Amino acid sequence: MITSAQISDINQHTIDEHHWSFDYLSTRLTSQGLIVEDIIASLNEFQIAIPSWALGTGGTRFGRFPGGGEPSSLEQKIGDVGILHLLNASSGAISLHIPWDIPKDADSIRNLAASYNLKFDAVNSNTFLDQQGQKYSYKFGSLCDVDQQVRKAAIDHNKEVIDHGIALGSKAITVWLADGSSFPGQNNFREALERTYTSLADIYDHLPDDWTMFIEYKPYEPNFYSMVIPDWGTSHLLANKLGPKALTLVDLGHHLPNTNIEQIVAILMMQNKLGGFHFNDSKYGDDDITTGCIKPYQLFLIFNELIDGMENTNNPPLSWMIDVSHNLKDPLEDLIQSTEAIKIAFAQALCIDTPALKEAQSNSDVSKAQQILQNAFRTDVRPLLAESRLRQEAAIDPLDAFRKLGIRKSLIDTRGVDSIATGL
Ligand code: PSV
Ligand code: MN
Repeated sequence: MITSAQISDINQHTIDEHHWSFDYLSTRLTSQGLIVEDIIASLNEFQIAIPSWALGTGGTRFGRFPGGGEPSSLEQKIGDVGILHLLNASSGAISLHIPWDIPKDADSIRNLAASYNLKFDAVNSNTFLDQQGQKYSYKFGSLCDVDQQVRKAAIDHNKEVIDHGIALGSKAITVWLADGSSFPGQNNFREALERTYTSLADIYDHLPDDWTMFIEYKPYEPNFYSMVIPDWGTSHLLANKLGPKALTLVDLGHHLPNTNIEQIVAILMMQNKLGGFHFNDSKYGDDDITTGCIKPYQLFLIFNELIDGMENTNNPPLSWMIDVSHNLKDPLEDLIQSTEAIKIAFAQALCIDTPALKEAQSNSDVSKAQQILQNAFRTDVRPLLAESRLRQEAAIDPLDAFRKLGIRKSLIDTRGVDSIATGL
Protein backbone atom coordinates (compact mmCIF):
# COMPACT_ATOMS: atom_id res chain seq x y z
CA MET A 1 0.00 0.00 0.00
CA ILE A 2 2.85 2.40 0.71
CA THR A 3 6.17 2.67 -1.08
CA SER A 4 9.71 3.63 -0.17
CA ALA A 5 9.41 6.49 -2.67
CA GLN A 6 6.51 8.00 -0.68
CA ILE A 7 8.50 7.67 2.51
CA SER A 8 11.50 9.29 0.87
CA ASP A 9 9.35 12.27 -0.18
CA ILE A 10 8.24 12.78 3.39
CA ASN A 11 11.83 12.45 4.63
CA GLN A 12 12.84 15.39 2.43
CA HIS A 13 10.92 17.78 4.72
CA THR A 14 13.21 17.10 7.68
CA ILE A 15 16.39 15.82 6.08
CA ASP A 16 18.48 18.95 6.71
CA GLU A 17 17.49 19.10 10.34
CA HIS A 18 18.23 15.38 10.65
CA HIS A 19 21.73 15.71 9.15
CA TRP A 20 22.49 18.58 11.46
CA SER A 21 21.46 16.71 14.63
CA PHE A 22 23.08 13.46 13.52
CA ASP A 23 26.41 15.17 12.75
CA TYR A 24 26.34 16.94 16.10
CA LEU A 25 25.60 13.71 18.01
CA SER A 26 28.19 11.70 16.05
CA THR A 27 30.88 14.22 16.85
CA ARG A 28 29.99 14.14 20.54
CA LEU A 29 29.85 10.34 20.77
CA THR A 30 33.07 9.94 18.80
CA SER A 31 34.84 12.32 21.15
CA GLN A 32 33.67 10.06 24.01
CA GLY A 33 35.43 7.12 22.35
CA LEU A 34 32.32 5.46 20.92
CA ILE A 35 32.20 4.04 17.41
CA VAL A 36 29.05 5.48 15.89
CA GLU A 37 29.07 3.14 12.90
CA ASP A 38 29.03 0.13 15.24
CA ILE A 39 25.99 1.49 17.07
CA ILE A 40 24.20 2.08 13.78
CA ALA A 41 25.08 -1.43 12.59
CA SER A 42 23.57 -2.87 15.81
CA LEU A 43 20.44 -0.78 15.30
CA ASN A 44 20.13 -1.90 11.68
CA GLU A 45 20.21 -5.53 12.74
CA PHE A 46 17.82 -5.20 15.65
CA GLN A 47 14.39 -6.61 14.77
CA ILE A 48 11.50 -6.72 17.20
CA ALA A 49 8.61 -9.03 16.41
CA ILE A 50 5.10 -7.65 16.28
CA PRO A 51 2.42 -9.74 18.02
CA SER A 52 -0.46 -10.54 15.72
CA TRP A 53 -2.86 -9.87 18.62
CA ALA A 54 -1.78 -6.23 19.00
CA LEU A 55 -2.92 -5.13 15.55
CA GLY A 56 -6.48 -4.64 16.71
CA THR A 57 -7.70 -2.47 19.56
CA GLY A 58 -7.30 -4.22 22.87
CA GLY A 59 -10.16 -4.01 25.29
CA THR A 60 -10.51 -4.07 29.00
CA ARG A 61 -13.16 -6.14 30.75
CA PHE A 62 -15.24 -2.94 30.74
CA GLY A 63 -15.35 -2.43 27.00
CA ARG A 64 -13.63 -2.16 23.68
CA PHE A 65 -13.50 0.88 21.42
CA PRO A 66 -12.24 -0.17 17.98
CA GLY A 67 -11.07 2.65 15.75
CA GLY A 68 -11.83 1.00 12.40
CA GLY A 69 -9.83 -0.65 9.63
CA GLU A 70 -8.58 -3.47 11.85
CA PRO A 71 -7.10 -6.47 10.01
CA SER A 72 -9.74 -9.19 9.90
CA SER A 73 -7.56 -11.96 8.48
CA LEU A 74 -4.05 -13.26 8.92
CA GLU A 75 -3.20 -11.87 5.47
CA GLN A 76 -4.29 -8.40 6.56
CA LYS A 77 -2.35 -8.69 9.81
CA ILE A 78 0.77 -9.51 7.83
CA GLY A 79 -0.01 -6.50 5.64
CA ASP A 80 -0.12 -4.27 8.74
CA VAL A 81 3.24 -5.54 9.97
CA GLY A 82 4.57 -4.98 6.44
CA ILE A 83 3.55 -1.32 6.74
CA LEU A 84 5.33 -1.01 10.08
CA HIS A 85 8.47 -2.61 8.70
CA LEU A 86 8.53 -0.28 5.70
CA LEU A 87 8.21 2.70 8.03
CA ASN A 88 10.75 1.70 10.68
CA ALA A 89 12.91 -1.13 9.23
CA SER A 90 12.73 -2.79 12.66
CA SER A 91 9.52 -4.81 12.59
CA GLY A 92 10.80 -7.65 10.41
CA ALA A 93 8.97 -10.45 12.21
CA ILE A 94 5.50 -11.40 13.35
CA SER A 95 4.56 -13.57 16.31
CA LEU A 96 1.35 -15.55 15.82
CA HIS A 97 -1.14 -16.66 18.42
CA ILE A 98 -2.91 -19.93 17.64
CA PRO A 99 -5.87 -20.47 17.23
CA TRP A 100 -6.49 -16.75 16.64
CA ASP A 101 -4.26 -16.88 13.57
CA ILE A 102 -4.34 -20.37 12.08
CA PRO A 103 -2.62 -20.27 8.67
CA LYS A 104 -4.90 -22.14 6.28
CA ASP A 105 -2.35 -22.29 3.49
CA ALA A 106 1.07 -22.12 5.10
CA ASP A 107 2.98 -21.75 1.82
CA SER A 108 1.02 -18.77 0.61
CA ILE A 109 1.20 -17.14 4.07
CA ARG A 110 4.93 -17.70 4.11
CA ASN A 111 5.30 -16.18 0.64
CA LEU A 112 3.13 -13.24 1.58
CA ALA A 113 5.27 -12.54 4.65
CA ALA A 114 8.45 -12.88 2.58
CA SER A 115 7.11 -10.33 0.10
CA TYR A 116 7.15 -7.82 2.99
CA ASN A 117 10.57 -9.10 4.22
CA LEU A 118 8.95 -10.58 7.31
CA LYS A 119 9.90 -13.71 9.23
CA PHE A 120 7.86 -15.70 11.71
CA ASP A 121 9.02 -15.32 15.26
CA ALA A 122 7.84 -17.59 18.10
CA VAL A 123 4.37 -19.04 17.78
CA ASN A 124 2.17 -18.78 20.86
CA SER A 125 -0.19 -21.45 22.13
CA ASN A 126 -3.45 -20.51 23.76
CA THR A 127 -4.93 -22.66 26.49
CA PHE A 128 -6.42 -19.78 28.43
CA LEU A 129 -9.66 -19.72 26.43
CA ASP A 130 -12.04 -22.45 25.37
CA GLN A 131 -12.70 -22.51 21.65
CA GLN A 132 -16.22 -23.04 20.32
CA GLY A 133 -17.32 -26.65 20.70
CA GLN A 134 -14.23 -27.58 22.71
CA LYS A 135 -14.80 -30.91 24.43
CA TYR A 136 -12.50 -30.59 27.44
CA SER A 137 -12.65 -27.18 29.12
CA TYR A 138 -9.66 -25.19 30.37
CA LYS A 139 -11.81 -23.54 33.01
CA PHE A 140 -9.81 -25.05 35.88
CA GLY A 141 -6.48 -25.36 34.11
CA SER A 142 -4.79 -26.78 31.04
CA LEU A 143 -1.36 -28.41 31.33
CA CYS A 144 -1.83 -28.62 35.10
CA ASP A 145 -5.42 -29.83 35.13
CA VAL A 146 -6.45 -32.73 37.34
CA ASP A 147 -8.29 -34.34 34.43
CA GLN A 148 -5.93 -36.27 32.20
CA GLN A 149 -8.14 -35.66 29.15
CA VAL A 150 -7.96 -31.90 29.62
CA ARG A 151 -4.18 -32.13 29.90
CA LYS A 152 -4.03 -34.23 26.76
CA ALA A 153 -6.14 -31.70 24.83
CA ALA A 154 -3.81 -28.91 25.95
CA ILE A 155 -0.70 -30.94 25.09
CA ASP A 156 -2.10 -31.80 21.65
CA HIS A 157 -2.92 -28.14 21.06
CA ASN A 158 0.68 -27.14 21.83
CA LYS A 159 1.97 -29.81 19.45
CA GLU A 160 -0.34 -28.52 16.73
CA VAL A 161 0.98 -25.00 17.31
CA ILE A 162 4.52 -26.30 16.85
CA ASP A 163 3.43 -27.98 13.60
CA HIS A 164 1.90 -24.71 12.32
CA GLY A 165 5.13 -22.96 13.26
CA ILE A 166 7.26 -25.52 11.43
CA ALA A 167 5.21 -24.96 8.27
CA LEU A 168 5.84 -21.20 8.52
CA GLY A 169 9.55 -21.36 9.31
CA SER A 170 9.18 -20.34 12.94
CA LYS A 171 11.80 -21.66 15.38
CA ALA A 172 10.19 -21.36 18.79
CA ILE A 173 7.00 -21.77 20.76
CA THR A 174 6.07 -19.52 23.66
CA VAL A 175 4.03 -21.22 26.33
CA TRP A 176 2.17 -18.95 28.69
CA LEU A 177 -0.20 -20.66 31.08
CA ALA A 178 -3.13 -19.02 32.77
CA ASP A 179 -3.21 -22.09 35.02
CA GLY A 180 -3.51 -21.56 38.74
CA SER A 181 -6.11 -21.12 41.42
CA SER A 182 -8.25 -18.28 42.59
CA PHE A 183 -9.01 -19.63 46.04
CA PRO A 184 -6.92 -21.25 48.77
CA GLY A 185 -7.45 -24.98 48.79
CA GLN A 186 -8.45 -25.14 45.13
CA ASN A 187 -5.12 -26.62 44.00
CA ASN A 188 -2.36 -28.68 45.47
CA PHE A 189 0.57 -26.45 44.46
CA ARG A 190 3.14 -29.23 44.21
CA GLU A 191 0.95 -31.61 42.28
CA ALA A 192 -0.19 -28.87 39.88
CA LEU A 193 3.44 -28.01 39.12
CA GLU A 194 4.40 -31.67 38.74
CA ARG A 195 1.58 -32.23 36.26
CA THR A 196 2.61 -29.09 34.38
CA TYR A 197 6.18 -30.33 34.15
CA THR A 198 5.05 -33.72 32.82
CA SER A 199 2.83 -32.06 30.23
CA LEU A 200 5.60 -29.69 29.15
CA ALA A 201 8.01 -32.63 28.83
CA ASP A 202 5.57 -34.27 26.41
CA ILE A 203 5.42 -31.05 24.33
CA TYR A 204 9.21 -30.65 24.57
CA ASP A 205 9.64 -34.08 22.96
CA HIS A 206 7.71 -32.77 19.96
CA LEU A 207 10.17 -29.90 19.35
CA PRO A 208 12.40 -30.19 16.27
CA ASP A 209 16.13 -30.12 17.01
CA ASP A 210 16.56 -26.50 16.03
CA TRP A 211 13.53 -25.30 18.03
CA THR A 212 13.24 -23.62 21.41
CA MET A 213 10.47 -23.54 23.98
CA PHE A 214 10.03 -20.24 25.82
CA ILE A 215 8.35 -20.55 29.21
CA GLU A 216 6.61 -17.36 30.30
CA TYR A 217 5.70 -16.65 33.93
CA LYS A 218 3.22 -14.34 35.58
CA PRO A 219 2.47 -13.71 39.28
CA TYR A 220 -1.30 -13.30 38.99
CA GLU A 221 -4.15 -12.87 36.52
CA PRO A 222 -6.39 -14.47 35.43
CA ASN A 223 -5.96 -16.48 38.61
CA PHE A 224 -5.81 -14.36 41.73
CA TYR A 225 -4.54 -16.65 44.46
CA SER A 226 -1.81 -18.65 42.74
CA MET A 227 -0.35 -19.19 39.30
CA VAL A 228 1.36 -22.49 38.54
CA ILE A 229 4.32 -20.63 36.97
CA PRO A 230 4.29 -17.42 39.00
CA ASP A 231 7.87 -16.23 38.66
CA TRP A 232 11.19 -16.52 36.83
CA GLY A 233 12.49 -19.01 39.38
CA THR A 234 9.71 -21.48 38.62
CA SER A 235 10.11 -20.94 34.87
CA HIS A 236 13.85 -21.47 35.22
CA LEU A 237 13.33 -24.61 37.28
CA LEU A 238 11.09 -26.06 34.57
CA ALA A 239 13.44 -24.99 31.78
CA ASN A 240 16.36 -26.65 33.56
CA LYS A 241 14.47 -29.86 34.12
CA LEU A 242 13.23 -29.96 30.52
CA GLY A 243 16.59 -29.52 28.84
CA PRO A 244 18.68 -27.20 26.66
CA LYS A 245 15.86 -26.31 24.28
CA ALA A 246 13.74 -24.79 27.07
CA LEU A 247 14.39 -21.18 28.10
CA THR A 248 12.72 -18.55 30.24
CA LEU A 249 10.82 -15.68 28.65
CA VAL A 250 10.54 -12.37 30.50
CA ASP A 251 7.41 -10.30 29.94
CA LEU A 252 8.02 -6.88 31.47
CA GLY A 253 4.47 -6.73 32.83
CA HIS A 254 4.68 -10.04 34.67
CA HIS A 255 6.27 -8.98 37.94
CA LEU A 256 5.05 -7.74 41.26
CA PRO A 257 5.61 -3.98 41.77
CA ASN A 258 9.23 -2.84 42.08
CA THR A 259 10.76 -6.17 41.07
CA ASN A 260 14.32 -5.69 39.84
CA ILE A 261 13.83 -7.04 36.32
CA GLU A 262 17.32 -6.09 35.17
CA GLN A 263 18.77 -8.35 37.85
CA ILE A 264 16.57 -11.23 36.69
CA VAL A 265 17.96 -10.70 33.19
CA ALA A 266 21.54 -10.85 34.50
CA ILE A 267 20.93 -14.02 36.52
CA LEU A 268 19.21 -15.87 33.69
CA MET A 269 21.88 -14.89 31.18
CA MET A 270 24.59 -16.04 33.57
CA GLN A 271 22.91 -19.46 33.32
CA ASN A 272 22.48 -19.15 29.50
CA LYS A 273 18.76 -19.56 30.07
CA LEU A 274 17.16 -16.32 28.91
CA GLY A 275 15.15 -16.96 25.75
CA GLY A 276 13.33 -13.80 24.96
CA PHE A 277 11.34 -10.77 25.88
CA HIS A 278 7.83 -9.46 25.75
CA PHE A 279 8.13 -5.68 25.86
CA ASN A 280 5.42 -3.44 27.27
CA ASP A 281 5.11 -1.03 30.17
CA SER A 282 2.94 -0.74 33.23
CA LYS A 283 2.20 1.35 36.27
CA TYR A 284 0.32 -1.16 38.39
CA GLY A 285 0.00 -4.69 37.01
CA ASP A 286 0.14 -6.31 33.59
CA ASP A 287 -1.11 -3.09 32.02
CA ASP A 288 0.37 -3.87 28.59
CA ILE A 289 0.70 -0.21 27.67
CA THR A 290 3.24 1.30 25.28
CA THR A 291 6.80 0.22 26.00
CA GLY A 292 8.82 2.96 27.66
CA CYS A 293 5.86 5.23 28.38
CA ILE A 294 6.16 4.94 32.18
CA LYS A 295 9.57 3.56 33.12
CA PRO A 296 12.13 4.34 30.40
CA TYR A 297 15.02 4.26 32.88
CA GLN A 298 14.16 0.71 33.88
CA LEU A 299 14.11 -0.26 30.21
CA PHE A 300 17.54 1.29 29.76
CA LEU A 301 18.92 -0.58 32.81
CA ILE A 302 17.50 -3.82 31.40
CA PHE A 303 19.31 -3.19 28.11
CA ASN A 304 22.50 -2.50 30.01
CA GLU A 305 22.28 -6.03 31.44
CA LEU A 306 21.18 -7.52 28.13
CA ILE A 307 24.19 -6.06 26.33
CA ASP A 308 26.52 -7.24 29.08
CA GLY A 309 24.97 -10.72 28.85
CA MET A 310 25.12 -10.79 25.06
CA GLU A 311 28.81 -9.84 25.12
CA ASN A 312 30.01 -11.85 28.11
CA THR A 313 27.92 -15.01 28.39
CA ASN A 314 27.01 -17.91 26.13
CA ASN A 315 23.32 -17.12 26.36
CA PRO A 316 21.64 -18.03 23.05
CA PRO A 317 20.47 -15.19 20.77
CA LEU A 318 17.38 -13.56 22.19
CA SER A 319 13.94 -13.38 20.68
CA TRP A 320 12.55 -9.84 20.92
CA MET A 321 8.82 -9.36 20.91
CA ILE A 322 6.35 -6.66 21.80
CA ASP A 323 3.34 -7.67 23.88
CA VAL A 324 1.07 -4.65 24.17
CA SER A 325 -2.64 -4.18 23.89
CA HIS A 326 -4.84 -1.32 24.94
CA ASN A 327 -7.95 0.61 24.41
CA LEU A 328 -7.09 4.14 23.37
CA LYS A 329 -4.48 4.54 20.66
CA ASP A 330 -4.39 3.47 17.05
CA PRO A 331 -2.69 0.05 17.42
CA LEU A 332 -0.21 0.76 14.62
CA GLU A 333 0.78 4.10 16.13
CA ASP A 334 1.25 2.37 19.47
CA LEU A 335 3.48 -0.28 17.92
CA ILE A 336 5.55 2.41 16.21
CA GLN A 337 6.03 4.11 19.58
CA SER A 338 6.85 0.86 21.41
CA THR A 339 9.43 -0.09 18.80
CA GLU A 340 10.98 3.36 18.99
CA ALA A 341 11.20 3.23 22.80
CA ILE A 342 12.88 -0.20 22.75
CA LYS A 343 15.44 0.97 20.22
CA ILE A 344 16.11 4.18 22.14
CA ALA A 345 16.84 2.17 25.30
CA PHE A 346 19.07 -0.19 23.31
CA ALA A 347 21.00 2.69 21.69
CA GLN A 348 21.40 4.50 25.01
CA ALA A 349 22.78 1.34 26.58
CA LEU A 350 25.20 1.02 23.66
CA CYS A 351 26.41 4.54 24.55
CA ILE A 352 27.50 3.52 28.06
CA ASP A 353 31.19 4.06 28.66
CA THR A 354 31.70 0.43 29.69
CA PRO A 355 35.44 0.55 30.51
CA ALA A 356 34.85 3.57 32.75
CA LEU A 357 31.89 1.82 34.41
CA LYS A 358 33.99 -1.27 35.07
CA GLU A 359 36.70 0.89 36.57
CA ALA A 360 34.22 2.75 38.79
CA GLN A 361 32.79 -0.59 39.92
CA SER A 362 36.20 -2.02 40.72
CA ASN A 363 37.02 1.10 42.75
CA SER A 364 33.61 0.96 44.45
CA ASP A 365 33.10 4.49 43.18
CA VAL A 366 29.34 4.52 43.52
CA SER A 367 28.69 8.12 42.44
CA LYS A 368 30.84 7.77 39.35
CA ALA A 369 29.15 4.51 38.35
CA GLN A 370 25.72 6.11 38.63
CA GLN A 371 26.87 9.14 36.66
CA ILE A 372 28.25 7.01 33.83
CA LEU A 373 24.93 5.22 33.48
CA GLN A 374 22.93 8.42 33.64
CA ASN A 375 25.17 10.20 31.13
CA ALA A 376 24.26 7.53 28.62
CA PHE A 377 20.58 7.52 29.58
CA ARG A 378 20.37 11.29 29.20
CA THR A 379 21.82 11.24 25.69
CA ASP A 380 19.24 12.00 23.04
CA VAL A 381 20.01 9.09 20.72
CA ARG A 382 17.04 9.61 18.40
CA PRO A 383 19.22 10.90 15.53
CA LEU A 384 21.04 7.51 15.55
CA LEU A 385 17.74 5.71 15.11
CA ALA A 386 16.67 8.09 12.37
CA GLU A 387 19.99 7.66 10.57
CA SER A 388 19.70 3.88 10.76
CA ARG A 389 16.21 4.09 9.24
CA LEU A 390 17.20 6.58 6.58
CA ARG A 391 20.00 4.30 5.37
CA GLN A 392 17.41 1.51 5.01
CA GLU A 393 14.97 3.72 3.08
CA ALA A 394 12.60 3.89 6.02
CA ALA A 395 11.14 6.97 7.66
CA ILE A 396 13.13 9.54 9.62
CA ASP A 397 10.02 9.85 11.81
CA PRO A 398 7.76 6.77 11.38
CA LEU A 399 4.81 8.17 13.34
CA ASP A 400 4.83 11.39 11.36
CA ALA A 401 5.04 9.43 8.10
CA PHE A 402 2.20 7.13 9.20
CA ARG A 403 0.01 10.19 9.70
CA LYS A 404 1.13 12.13 6.63
CA LEU A 405 0.49 9.10 4.43
CA GLY A 406 -3.06 8.79 5.85
CA ILE A 407 -2.54 5.08 6.45
CA ARG A 408 -5.33 4.55 8.95
CA LYS A 409 -7.79 6.32 6.68
CA SER A 410 -6.80 4.09 3.75
CA LEU A 411 -7.19 1.00 5.93
CA ILE A 412 -10.65 2.12 6.99
CA ASP A 413 -11.56 2.87 3.37
CA THR A 414 -10.50 -0.60 2.20
CA ARG A 415 -11.48 -2.73 5.20
CA GLY A 416 -14.39 -0.75 6.59
CA VAL A 417 -15.07 0.92 9.87
CA ASP A 418 -16.43 -2.25 11.47
CA SER A 419 -13.56 -4.54 10.58
CA ILE A 420 -12.42 -6.33 13.75
CA ALA A 421 -9.21 -8.24 14.43
CA THR A 422 -9.14 -11.56 16.21
CA GLY A 423 -7.18 -11.45 19.42
CA LEU A 424 -7.55 -9.80 22.77
C1 PSV B 1 -0.37 -13.04 29.08
O1 PSV B 1 -0.62 -11.94 29.88
C2 PSV B 1 0.49 -12.68 27.88
O2 PSV B 1 1.57 -11.89 28.29
C3 PSV B 1 0.97 -13.89 27.13
O3 PSV B 1 2.20 -13.63 26.49
C4 PSV B 1 -0.10 -14.08 26.13
O4 PSV B 1 0.28 -14.88 25.04
C5 PSV B 1 -0.36 -12.64 25.72
O5 PSV B 1 -0.26 -11.92 26.95
C6 PSV B 1 -1.66 -12.40 25.03
O6 PSV B 1 -2.74 -12.81 25.83
MN1 MN C 1 3.45 -11.90 27.25
